[in-house]
Amino acid sequence: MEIIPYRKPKNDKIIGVLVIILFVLSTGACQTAFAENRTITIPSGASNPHFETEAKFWYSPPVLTIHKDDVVKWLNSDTEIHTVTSGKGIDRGQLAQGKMNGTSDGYFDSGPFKPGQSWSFTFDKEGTFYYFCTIHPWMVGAIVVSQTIPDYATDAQGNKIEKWPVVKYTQDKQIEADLSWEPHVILTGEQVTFVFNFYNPSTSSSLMTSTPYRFVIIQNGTEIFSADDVTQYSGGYKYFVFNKSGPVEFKLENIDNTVRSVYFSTTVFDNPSEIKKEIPIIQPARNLELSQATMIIFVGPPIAALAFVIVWAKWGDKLWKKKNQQAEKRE
Ligand SMILES: [Cu+2]
Repeated sequence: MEIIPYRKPKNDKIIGVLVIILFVLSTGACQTAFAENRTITIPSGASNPHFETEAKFWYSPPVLTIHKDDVVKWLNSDTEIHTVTSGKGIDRGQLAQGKMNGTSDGYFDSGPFKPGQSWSFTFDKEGTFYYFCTIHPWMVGAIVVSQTIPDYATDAQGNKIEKWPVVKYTQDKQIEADLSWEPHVILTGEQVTFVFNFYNPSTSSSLMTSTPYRFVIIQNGTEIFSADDVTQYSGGYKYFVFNKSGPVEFKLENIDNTVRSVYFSTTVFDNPSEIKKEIPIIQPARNLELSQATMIIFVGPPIAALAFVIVWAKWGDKLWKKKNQQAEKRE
């Protein structure tokens, strides 16, 4: 008999690299929980509502996404007095009609502040907040205060889920169900994969049979998914995409066609990239794209018509003559 000498598995290095990659990925996905200071500049020329202003935006950046308790400072780098007032300013259409008043909603108001001065506000609630300048109401901007998304999953009560998979037992303790979901922190619009396995707790062995079960998802008290299935080997998996944020429950019920069930819970968060998509585009101070579009709409058709007339005058005339000549020949 041949004796196989022990060799250190070569996989060690690969596993090491994988662990490092996973670590980098997981820390990269984390969001800082500390309050930040952010600055918005009111650029030179912002008070000019016309396209030829040197300012690219009235408030720069025009849409700023922050977290709750972040401090935003507006710095007046223009040569005129401005305000930062929450509410709705006016758009170019209203400006053209001579409307010169925005509508403040009372959440925040800097009052007038001079060139070189700044004004700060701490955002203590989540949501999207529009603002404008009461002196120049076409100056508009928006602050998006996104939810602080933890870098760990919690149950619906907000307790951190420390161990994966989450282990639950049926009421009669006859079946152990291990469930995990990936990603652990669930965001709206992102696919979640649920993986689960059934075990016999007394023997710690898998239930290697085709066990019937029903997988149910309940969100905000409403059943949003239900599927009857049978385990393959000892478990199964399901994919799901949540459209709404809020607490959710996952139930594995009717296990083995009995009343046995287990339930798990967590919280779904609003996807920051989806929130951003909902914000209407804040018009830039200088809108070259718009003026180019205007060129195409208003200047394009007359040029096309003129070109047609020229072509017709040149070729149409020749065609006409040719036709006449042919007619003459026939005569
Ligand atoms: Cu202003």
